Amino acid sequence: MDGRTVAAVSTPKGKGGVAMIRISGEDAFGVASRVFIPVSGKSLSSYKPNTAVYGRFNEDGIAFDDGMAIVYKTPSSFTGEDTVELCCHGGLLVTRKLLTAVFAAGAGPAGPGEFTKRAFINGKLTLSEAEAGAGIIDAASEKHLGISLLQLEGSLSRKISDIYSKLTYLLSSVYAFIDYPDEDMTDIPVDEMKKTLSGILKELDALYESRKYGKAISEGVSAVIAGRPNTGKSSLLNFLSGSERAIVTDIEGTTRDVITEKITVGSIVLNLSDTAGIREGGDMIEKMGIERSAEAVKNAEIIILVLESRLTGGDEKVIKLIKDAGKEAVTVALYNKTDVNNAVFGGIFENEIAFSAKTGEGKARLEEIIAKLCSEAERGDDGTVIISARQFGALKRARNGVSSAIAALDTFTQDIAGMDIESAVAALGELDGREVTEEVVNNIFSHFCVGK
Ligand SMILES: Nc1nc2c(ncn2[C@@H]2O[C@H](COP(=O)(O)OP(=O)(O)OP(=O)(O)O)[C@@H](O)[C@H]2O)c(=O)[nH]1
Ligand SMILES: [Mg+2]
Repeated sequence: MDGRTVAAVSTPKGKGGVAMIRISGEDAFGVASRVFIPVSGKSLSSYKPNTAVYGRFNEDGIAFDDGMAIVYKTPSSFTGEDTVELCCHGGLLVTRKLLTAVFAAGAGPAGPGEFTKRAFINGKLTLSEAEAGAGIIDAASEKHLGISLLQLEGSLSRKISDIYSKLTYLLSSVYAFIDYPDEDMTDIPVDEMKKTLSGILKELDALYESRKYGKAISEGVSAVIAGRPNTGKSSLLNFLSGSERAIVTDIEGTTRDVITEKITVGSIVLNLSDTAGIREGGDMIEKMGIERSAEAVKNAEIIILVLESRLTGGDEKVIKLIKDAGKEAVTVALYNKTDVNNAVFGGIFENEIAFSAKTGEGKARLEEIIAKLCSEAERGDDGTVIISARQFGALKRARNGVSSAIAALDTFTQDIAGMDIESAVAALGELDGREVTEEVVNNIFSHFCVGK
């Protein structure tokens, strides 16, 4: 890191009680002292680290606000550098004025995620811990928040680090074999090596499987609401999203376009699409809408088929469409309007629910089924869940490396297996950020917000 002193507003844009500007780098105290004067008359740098100091913010010697400065000294700060956090009143003008003054006093603007990137580069965080910090900000459910917190505390890093050490231990034995092939220097017999690798593969498999849940609680699962007209699809979207997002009428063919909302059902995020009711006929616009419905059904990971209280002939077309899409396993048949008529299940799909978009009956059961479809129950609460797509990519490579190494031990000598173990070690190093390239690091932090 270049030691350049940078600053950014770390609180959200907009009016609020307090806004916080973080300044980090070699000259953080110099910059802060030029805009902030403690009322005590003492200099800012004379305060003990981790102290909050009351004072006034100035521009060209004229005070424009009062507030606090919190001082941190290297290496005991979030970034690992000297840091001052200035807290002013959370007005738009006052915050902008303070940021301008901070820049005029010598700080440069911090890029997206720059503070966290500095923390990573200064060894304060591993990459998965840094990503977990972003997860805490993004979390829309208690589960995502809980797992992110555990990962921020290092749960995933510890797990990866544990697998990493087992692999490097095996690798050291392989190196001994390569260097002294005739001297029987390997301390680990091939059988034992295979056993260890198989154990590691199991651990990697469990992490691999966890991604389904990790994705479901973060990016979300694509889900579509389909059915013949007037069954209450739009009413369901509105009910689940708690808004009047889609138009609801008792006229068949009300919805023409696909309407997508991000909603949370229990701990699962759904990218939920309402679609045009599927039937024969209709005008040209409705036909175009129905084509879009069919496309949405094909692409969805979860299909919620909305029926009225029992199956009717009109449902056949949409049922055929769902079966043709080959998604039977992830279809939930929802028998709606049970406030008017009792549901009569037709046994067409494994998951059937009696529901009412009017009263909310069946909501808990729907949550339960969706949680099951996203393997929630299989996930332990130890925080070892792969959430990010980047980590998942690295994990896949590690898993391939280990399974190739096992196969190589059957047919070839240890040195061939060693190459596969090496690639697995490199992939795990990348997962956790020990061995990432600068490009990967920059890419990760560019997705963070400014001020983080
Ligand atoms: N009693 C009762 N009426 C409902 C329920 N859900 C929807 N309705 C009514 O059924 C009618 C159709 O609802 P929509 O949500 O527009 O149905 P849709 O499936 O989106 O219809 P299209 O967009 O035409 O395909 C409206 O009059 C709703 O008020 C329910 O659970 N109970
Ligand atoms: Mg509709």
